[in-house]
Amino acid sequence: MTNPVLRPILHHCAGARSLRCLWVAEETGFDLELKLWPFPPRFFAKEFKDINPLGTIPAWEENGHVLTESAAICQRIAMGTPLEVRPDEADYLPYLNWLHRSDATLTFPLTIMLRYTRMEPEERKLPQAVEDYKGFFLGRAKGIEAALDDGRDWLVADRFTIADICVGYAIHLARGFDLHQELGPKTVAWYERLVERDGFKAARAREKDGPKSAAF
Ligand SMILES: N[C@@H](CCC(=O)N[C@@H](CS)C(=O)NCC(=O)O)C(=O)O
Repeated sequence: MTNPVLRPILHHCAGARSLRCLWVAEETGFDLELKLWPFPPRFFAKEFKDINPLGTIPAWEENGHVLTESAAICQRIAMGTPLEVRPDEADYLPYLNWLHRSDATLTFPLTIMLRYTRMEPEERKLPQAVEDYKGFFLGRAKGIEAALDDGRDWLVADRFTIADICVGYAIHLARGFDLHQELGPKTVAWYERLVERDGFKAARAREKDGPKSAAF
């Protein structure tokens, strides 16, 4: 528990997973305070650990609590808006699964690639790990193509939700490795719909005021 705050604070690094949260805030008009940090803060801004002892981004401060999971923060921001799927809706269970899958299953292999291509010094780069985790990611991303079958525009509930934002961020990250060229056509078309949204563009514009990073 930290000091109570009235207006929630989102701690963000340009291009990092916290973009999910900023994007949801822009889509829903949520009033938050944005704090931009250099990436990775554990290296460039050690005082960030006073806010989030894990040293990871995002962090969300609200009412004396600190949340550190991007998908959970998206759920918090989307509460009471059409961007969440409610428990009484038919697609609630697949919605929950996509939210968790977005980070644990889809973003995780990409971060191994990120680390061993862009973040480690030359002598610690690991091409074998990069290749292996690329295979992991591409295999796992096939589920997105399947979910968009039968002419569906969005992953669940026949509307744009935070499941699209959370999973869409993983595809956004994959683009940085040119992996999107190896994704299915429905996945690519869905991603293009996502990045054309005003909310995505507004989030990208808002993060530009912060420090740039070599990672994203
Ligand atoms: N599961 C967490 C993961 C958070 C995380 O690992 N964030 C990355 C940024 S994308 C980070 O802070 N990495 C820097 C580090 O580990 O020092 C989430 O979804 O927010």
